[in-house]
Amino acid sequence: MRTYFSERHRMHFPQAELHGGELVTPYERPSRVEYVLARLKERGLTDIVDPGEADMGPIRDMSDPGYLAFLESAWDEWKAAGFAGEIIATSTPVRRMQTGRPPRNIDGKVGYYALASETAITRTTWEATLSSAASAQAATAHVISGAWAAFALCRPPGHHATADMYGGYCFINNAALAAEQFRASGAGRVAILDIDFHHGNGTQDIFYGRGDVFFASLHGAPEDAFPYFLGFADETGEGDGEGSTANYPMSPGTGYGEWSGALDDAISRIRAFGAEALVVSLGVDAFKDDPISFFKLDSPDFMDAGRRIAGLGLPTVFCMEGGYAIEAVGINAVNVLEGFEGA
Ligand code: SP5
Ligand code: ZN
Repeated sequence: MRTYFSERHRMHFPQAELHGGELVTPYERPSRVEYVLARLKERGLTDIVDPGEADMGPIRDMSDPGYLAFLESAWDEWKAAGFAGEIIATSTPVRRMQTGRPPRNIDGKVGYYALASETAITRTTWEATLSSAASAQAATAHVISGAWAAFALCRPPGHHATADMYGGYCFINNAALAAEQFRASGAGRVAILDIDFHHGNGTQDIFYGRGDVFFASLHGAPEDAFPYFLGFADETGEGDGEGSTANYPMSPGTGYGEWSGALDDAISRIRAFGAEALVVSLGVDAFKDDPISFFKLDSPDFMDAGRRIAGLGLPTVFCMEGGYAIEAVGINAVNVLEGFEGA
């Protein structure tokens, strides 16, 4: 399986994440993908290709224009306002406030377009974000042109990003881009399977009203886990999308027995949907030692999960999402790929 990967991911590395009232080194940091790269090489998966430039057309089609303009100019506006630090959101429109009127003031705009304030933006975040999207696009193009599967080693991740909000370490939704690309290439129905520990709120939001893209997510229950406000089992889609969303919220301490049962259910739903292509949001933060998560999967479980996903028999793009037990991220992510390939 080929990997698409851009060195430009390093251009996103904020100094700070707001975590438990402290500014800490972000959990989502460049060394995560270095461990994945090292593991790929160790396992002989050495077909690793730079994706080149992102194709802006599909990114514009998928995104709110004001949001993209914000991401492109946020740093310059922040500096022009006299702010010395990294961009961190402080004020967000919430219950009974105006949610449809982006402010002119940059501090207001940041809060308007943020869905969480742990994620900082730096001078070069946008460039890294586009390189991440480019990996998803190139991996999908590779599968469309006949490869059975491809791995987009995306960083920053994407599944929390909506068409008009960033947060949860995500800015542009790479998995959603991949799904749209499959659709544009002629796949009538596409599925996205999100196995990151966190609910893929951004992906769900983008496709919630659509019947052509099925979204399934296995995640920590919203009562207990970020992003807290979406991902309940009774969210099943709306309008044309009714029945095309499947959420599997699970409790603290969930192990592979229950998790793999949810995975099997999601897989059978995807099969019944009649998907012709699959995008996997490949987060490995369900791992037992993940520092910000609470599932109990062990490294061999990820290989078994890859094997089960392969049972769908679909052309597949894997997009890297989360996973913060840094040294195990490589083993766990590559285990999914090897389980898939070995099946
Ligand atoms: C892509 C991805 O995995 N994003 C995750 C973003 C999580 N950000 C905030 C997490 C808040 C976690 N609080 C955890 C307390 C652990 N003791
Ligand atoms: Zn996650």
